[in-house]
This record gives sequence, C-alpha cells and structure tokens, in this order.
Amino acid sequence: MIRLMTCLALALAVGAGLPDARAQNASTAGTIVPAAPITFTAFMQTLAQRARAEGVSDATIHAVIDGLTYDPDVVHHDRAQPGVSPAYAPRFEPYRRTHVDAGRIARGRAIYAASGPLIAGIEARYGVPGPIVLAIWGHETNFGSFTGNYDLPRAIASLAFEGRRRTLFSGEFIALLKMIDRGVPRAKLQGSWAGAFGNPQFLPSVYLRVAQDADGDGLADIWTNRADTLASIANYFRDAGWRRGEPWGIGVTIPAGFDRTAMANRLVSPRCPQVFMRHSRWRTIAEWRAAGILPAHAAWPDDRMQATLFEPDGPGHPAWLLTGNYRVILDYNCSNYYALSVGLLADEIHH
Ligand SMILES: [Ca+2]
Repeated sequence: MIRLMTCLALALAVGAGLPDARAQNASTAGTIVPAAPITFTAFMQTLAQRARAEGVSDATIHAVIDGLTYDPDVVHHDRAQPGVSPAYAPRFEPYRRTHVDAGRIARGRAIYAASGPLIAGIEARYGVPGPIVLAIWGHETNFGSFTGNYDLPRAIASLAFEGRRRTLFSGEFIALLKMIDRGVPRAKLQGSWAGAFGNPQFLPSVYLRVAQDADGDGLADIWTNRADTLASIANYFRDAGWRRGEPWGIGVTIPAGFDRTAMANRLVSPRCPQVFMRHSRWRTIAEWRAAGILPAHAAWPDDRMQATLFEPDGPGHPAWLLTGNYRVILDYNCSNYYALSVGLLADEIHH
C-alpha cells in the first residue's frame, strides 16, 4: 500500500457527529475544511458536486453516494495509528525474520519459477526486476492472501469526512468514482480500512495513474489477475525512477576503526525525515571501497554508483550500502525496514 503515515495523530474527541472543534483546528493549520459543522450526507453532496465538475457521470455518483453511510470503525482504526517517535527505533532483525521468512521466500520462488515468460516480458518493458516486483506483492498482501474487506467508498468517504486528512481522502474518493467510470466493477471495490486495495494495495489515485491492463482484456485487474498485478507494480517503480540494471543495495562488512561520524548525513529531508536521517551521506562505491568497506556476499556494483550506508541495528551488526533504487522502494512505502526487507526478499527469490 502507499501508506500515508502522517505523523502526529491529533488528540481528538471521539464520536461520529464530528467536525466542529477539529474543523477549527484544521482551519487554523491551513487545511481546506468547512468552518461550520456539516452532516455526513451534506458532506457527500459537496463531494458529488466536485465529482460532477471533474466529469464523473451522474450514474456513478448516484450509484455510489446514494445511501452511503459513515463508518466509525474506519475512523477508530485511523486514530489508533501510532505516531512516529524519533527516539524510538526498534531493531531490524526481528522485522526481517517475520517478513523475509521461509514461507514468503518459498512462495515467491514458486511464482517466479512458474511465471518465467510473463516476468521476462515485464522486466523488458519496465526495466524493473521480477524479484523486486514479487517482493512488493509478498509484503503488501502475502501474494494476494489478504487484500482487505472494507467497502472502499464507505471507508474513504468516512476518512474524508472525519477530517484529519480530508484533502487527501476527498481526492481519493473522487478518484474512486473515476475508477468506476473507467469500468472497474463496484463489486471489486473492497480493501483496507485505509483505502488501499488489491494485490499491490494501491490507493485510487495511484490506480488511475499506474495500473496496467497487461493481458489486454480491457480491465487493469490488480485484484485477481497476475499479469495485471505485476505489470502495475513494475509501472509504479518505473514511474518513480527505478534505474534499470542497478541493484537496490548490497550487504557489506565495515572495517574496525571505521569513522562513522565523518560519514554522518547532516541534511534533513523534507520528505520522511526520520527515515532518511538514519542513512549516511552519499558516496561513490569507489569511495566506500577506499574506506575499507567490503561486500558481504555479492560482487561490487559499478564503482561510480552512489550509495549511502545504513546500519539499522548499529555498529557490529549487518550493514548495507543503499543505492537510488532503494529510494524508489521507499517511494512505495516510506519505511526503512519495509524497503530493506523488500530488497532482501527479492534477493532470496532471485537465488
Ligand atoms: Ca486485464
């Protein structure tokens, strides 16, 4: 899923009647929300109006919005999301054990072996390695084992109405209506409480932007069709800047006495700062070699490639040099452990 880990959960009163105090707070923060309380039904009419202005058909608008109700369960989940604390960094190793596990590796390898021509075609067309695409599928839904059973229009409308991320989810609701206009059957629109759906857990706007109809039957079916699913993930990666033929990263060993302070990154990223602050500054592979770093298993990539050093569990534990392609995995889901574990699962599938 393209998880939208916005940071600080606001301390808000619970209740389905909503907006007032929250709308005021959001207004002062510059978010576009109505100043006065508004009912769910009235709010849906504002979305209907916007959808109509953006060219969504009346038939779709009525079919989805008429009778749609607010789902307090979705908002309950949203509020239970943990905030991100810079001081709290759990260890990577337990995460790796549960995400790069024997079951996922075996299933990934089996699909890889059984889908040779399909994966070769996708690699040629999009320039993204099949194992990376499979590792995303494995992480998002365990290869389609769990894709979510919330009704998407209801979940997304409820998140939009609730107001914490109203601008985001209002846009996603309109995108969802456009999906129906584009021919996606209403019955397909099931997903997570957070509005992500299908094998790759896309949000509606992502579906509209990158989903692919690889088998040519007229529907980009990321729910049940393997070719469409894999091509859609690969297209996401190509779109996000994956560089053909380059690795995501490489496991390395660090020499005794290595000066980590000299390599510390002092830039603060505007996007996902807590994720990027854990990486060193960028150096070429040649520079890392010159500093005495050695590959742990694989051969060195091209000397001119840029990479950052990441030691998730600190000195004396496994270390990786991460390339620009690692940043593309972070674009899919901005979490170091997710991205590292996707890369490591891909390596296992490729073996
Ligand atoms: Ca298709």
